[in-house]
Amino acid sequence: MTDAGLARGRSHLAVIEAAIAGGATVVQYREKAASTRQMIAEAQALRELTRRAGVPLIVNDRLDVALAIDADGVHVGQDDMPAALARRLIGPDKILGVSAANLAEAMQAAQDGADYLGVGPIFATPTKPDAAPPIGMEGLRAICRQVALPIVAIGGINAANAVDAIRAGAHGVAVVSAVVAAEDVAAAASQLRAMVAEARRQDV
Ligand code: TZP
Ligand code: MG
Repeated sequence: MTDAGLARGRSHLAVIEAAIAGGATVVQYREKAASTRQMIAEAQALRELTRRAGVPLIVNDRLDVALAIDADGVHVGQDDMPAALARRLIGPDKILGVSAANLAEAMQAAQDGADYLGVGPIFATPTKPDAAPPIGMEGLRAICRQVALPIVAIGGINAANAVDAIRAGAHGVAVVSAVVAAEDVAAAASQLRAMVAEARRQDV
């Protein structure tokens, strides 16, 4: 997931190129400050890069931007476009991700047509100061136990706790600072990828 403020002055494109080289399996374009015109330009550039790399590109919040650049999907939070409407607008084939901070939100999202859930924040994180209260690994575990959709754990996830998230039932992890703010983005992505893969292997 991109974050211009955390990227140490590096461009979205440079950061994502390195993250993909390190093994990022999905890219989310997340931009809160740019103009719509700038978002389209950045997302378009990421579209070309991710397509070349064969990695899905999801646009955060902005369904219009996702459709305009033919992203693989869109991710909506609880204050964004309602998931059922988003599903109707993007059609059956594009990927719909929904953020959920509790079981009720998770179950509603499943009913509304989500393909996967971003569950969290697991831990409080400066990356999203307006996030819901952290739910911890136990909160994550409770949701994973009761919801059949693939779940990615988000919020304060890094190399020190990614394995715990998988053991709690998450399918994967979504990170901003642990990769975007790393000095060596590719190495950070590669380490997380390896840890998640190994934890998933032990899980089965
Ligand atoms: N939603 C819940 S927490 C969060 C989002 C977008 C930010 C995650 O950022 P970080 O740096 O990986 O904690
Ligand atoms: Mg949002």
